[in-house]
Amino acid sequence: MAKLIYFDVVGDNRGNLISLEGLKNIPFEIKRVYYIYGVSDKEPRGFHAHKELKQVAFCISGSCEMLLDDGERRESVLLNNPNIGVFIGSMTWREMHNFSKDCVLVVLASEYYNEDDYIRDYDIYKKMVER
Ligand code: T46
Repeated sequence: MAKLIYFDVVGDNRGNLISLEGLKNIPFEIKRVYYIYGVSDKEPRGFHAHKELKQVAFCISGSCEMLLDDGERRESVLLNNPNIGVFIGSMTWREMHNFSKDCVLVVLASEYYNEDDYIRDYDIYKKMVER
């Protein structure tokens, strides 16, 4: 269910470089980028779905678990490498757990921030995907 995207790494003796481009290795036009850091392993985040928003998330430092739920199945993926992203489609419930202290989670988003796009109640989400 979880769609992982393996980014090409351009590496040489100076280190590694990864390039992310909308509508190329990222399957939408990128309108917004945000990152989450200074996290606690005891404080999970997320617990919502989006009506329209599509995103790609990856850790450029440290790790976290991204739990995805499509209303029928739940799957958790470990994001622990800057070259592995996970695609999060619309109407997918997500939770982020088990952050490492050094975690920097970067998220590329298909839309500008819009609180009206969030579904923050799991029961409401379930009813919406059952239709
Ligand atoms: C998601 C997961 C992976 C803004 O003002 N602008 C923004 O672009 C975002 C993303 C958030 N905010 C504000 C809204 C809240 O007052 O920042 C605060 C924390 O947001 P939230 O509690 O939604 O954070 P997370 O980590 O639970 O969820 C975030 C994204 O909101 C969400 O879209 O998919 O990361």
